[in-house]
Amino acid sequence: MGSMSMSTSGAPSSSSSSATTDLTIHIKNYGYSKLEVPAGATVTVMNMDPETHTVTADDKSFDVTAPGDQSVTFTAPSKPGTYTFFCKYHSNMHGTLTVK
Ligand SMILES: [Cu+2]
Repeated sequence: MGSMSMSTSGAPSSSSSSATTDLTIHIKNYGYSKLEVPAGATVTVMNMDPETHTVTADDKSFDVTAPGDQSVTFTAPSKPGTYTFFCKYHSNMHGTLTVK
């Protein structure tokens, strides 16, 4: 709809040196890897456990289910911040997604 894109074209020139393009949250042994992504990015969830897990934001900004040994994707929130999330099936599983 709107033309809200007023960012300058080209590569972002923030001071961070090694920009990674691997936007993947790995799930292994009932734990999440930490990830920092650009706002609105497509994030891959790679579940390396045989068990189904979910990536469910505490504030419901995102909510995906990753069946065992499968990868799914979701869209990161458009608002920068630190998003905590959990697994619906294993209440002891918690992770953090940083959006910048
Ligand atoms: Cu789980």
